Amino acid sequence: MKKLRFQPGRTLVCGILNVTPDSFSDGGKWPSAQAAVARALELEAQGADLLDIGGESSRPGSASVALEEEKRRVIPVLEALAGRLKIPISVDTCKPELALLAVKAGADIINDITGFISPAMIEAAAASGAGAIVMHMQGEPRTMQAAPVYRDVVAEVKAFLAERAAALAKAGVKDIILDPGIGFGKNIAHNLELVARLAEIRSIGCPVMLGVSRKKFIGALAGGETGERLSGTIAACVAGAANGADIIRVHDVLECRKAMLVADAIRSAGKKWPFDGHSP
Ligand code: 8Y4
Repeated sequence: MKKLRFQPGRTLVCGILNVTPDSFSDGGKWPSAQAAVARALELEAQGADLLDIGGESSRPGSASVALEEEKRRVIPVLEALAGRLKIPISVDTCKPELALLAVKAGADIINDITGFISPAMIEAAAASGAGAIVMHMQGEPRTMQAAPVYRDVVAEVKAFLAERAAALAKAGVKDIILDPGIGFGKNIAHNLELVARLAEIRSIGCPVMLGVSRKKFIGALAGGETGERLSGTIAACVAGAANGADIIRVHDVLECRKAMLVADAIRSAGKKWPFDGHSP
């Protein structure tokens, strides 16, 4: 089982590997297993620290995919990648059967956008020895963007993630990563507040993943269709890293890796002794 290599002051980059024919971005670009393998190797060469492979499009408004179809999309890619990557792979699924098959085929981490609310998903992580990425979502993908309501979005997301992390830890899951689920049952103000107050999510004590890449709130603020949102994506990733994100989940690995090299170097320079240029 490959592990993520966290280092103090270094923001990790998770590259998105879509194997859905209908993905909102990069859709249908990598239809076959062979093309997905080539893309995975490219993302690793571009500096990805983790790859997230998903066969069920979870964009707002999308319908769910049958287990057999999800298997057909994901498992051959994992099998073809076995032994060819140095970095770990997470599998984006909320189906326990698929999660178990994926870990057998070489996945190291289970990324569940429903936050392991299903006991069978907790059991899949515990039994397989895989890590877990726990994401917060209000509602379900088909309807979640209708009119999301919170009293305090950060407090509610934090309470959910802390409770799920405790349940996973109790079941014996070791490597737990928390994710506020940007865009999943949240309006623009909710998304911005979650990035701005990410330190409160980080204070639970687990590493935090942030997924802002090409999302709708970036288009709403800066304009552009999904393929034209790189500048806004980088701005949100830099802000997220400054506020405690340990991993950013992105489509554009090369560009975001370079942005993190600069952002991380600046943050680390600000932390070096002597503080503020004065002697103690
Ligand atoms: C708006 C536009 C809203 C696109 C959602 C999307 C995340 C994730 C996705 C995330 C984790 C996407 C599978 C792709 N987003 N997993 N998955 N965190 N852990 N959807 O933010 O960008 S779906």
